Amino acid sequence: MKILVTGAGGQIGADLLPRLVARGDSVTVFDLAPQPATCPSEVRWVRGDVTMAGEVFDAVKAARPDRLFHLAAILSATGERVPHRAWAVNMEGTRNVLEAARLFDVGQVFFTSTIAAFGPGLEPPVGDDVSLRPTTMYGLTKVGGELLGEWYQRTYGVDFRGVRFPGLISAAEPGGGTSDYALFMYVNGLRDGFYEAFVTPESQIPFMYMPDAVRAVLELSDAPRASLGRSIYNIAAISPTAAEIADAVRERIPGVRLTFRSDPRRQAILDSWPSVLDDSNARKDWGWSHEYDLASMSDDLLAKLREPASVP
Ligand code: VAH
Repeated sequence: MKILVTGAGGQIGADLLPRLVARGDSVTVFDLAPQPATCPSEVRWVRGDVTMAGEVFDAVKAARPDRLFHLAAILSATGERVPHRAWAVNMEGTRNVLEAARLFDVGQVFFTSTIAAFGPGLEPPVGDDVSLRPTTMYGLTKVGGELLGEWYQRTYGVDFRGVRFPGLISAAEPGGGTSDYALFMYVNGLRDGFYEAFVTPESQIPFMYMPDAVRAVLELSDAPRASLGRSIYNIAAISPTAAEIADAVRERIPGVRLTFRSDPRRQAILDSWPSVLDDSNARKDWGWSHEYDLASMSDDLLAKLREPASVP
């Protein structure tokens, strides 16, 4: 199958691209960033900007993908720093991608939404169909992307589907998110022997280990459209507090020093998100089920990070 992936130079792409190549897909990437050395050599890497409609159209016209995975985005912390850029990339970028899909008959557009689509005050576990009142530029543009995709589906028949990801934990460098403290406890803890998290120990949001996240993308993408009762699905795995993550790291890295100093800006973003998600629609419609809990994720991730070439 021919797949085009926007923004694949980020944290998700690092794990998604090798999986696509391994299953025999013909993969093209569209990203502003240059091709990283770790990217499989089979991938065709096109450099371009999702905010420039012409560049997106040219890339989609040349690649003629069966499916387009739209990962390009400015995340929550960076989005508050450069809100105009976040609007351009997340809103106009998404519109350009959907418009290209319509013009060049792309079979499916897969959208990566987020728990940041939710705002404060929702009673956990938070389901799919609640009032979406995010307080960040990132969150509001992701809600806009969800709604725009559904509009393209209704109006032009574009097969639009996607997930609301929790914070994602993996060995790859994240790009300006608020959930990054969890990953840094492992990566910096191992590399430097210490890390000061920018949140309180009690902070709690949903998280997911990247192998589960990549599997969710592939499973929802492969699901028959007729089995889907909706386009965008909550998916959940674990909801540890920052203190529980720190304990899991301390148990596995003897002597590591993990401390907490809450940064008001990022803490406010974090506190506006749900602590626990209800993902029963995903479980019912396409059989979603997470595999990794906090312990098995910690074991697997640290084993990967301990392989000599992995620590960034
Ligand atoms: C962020 N990692 O922190 C992203 C995510 C759960 C939020 O979408 O901005």
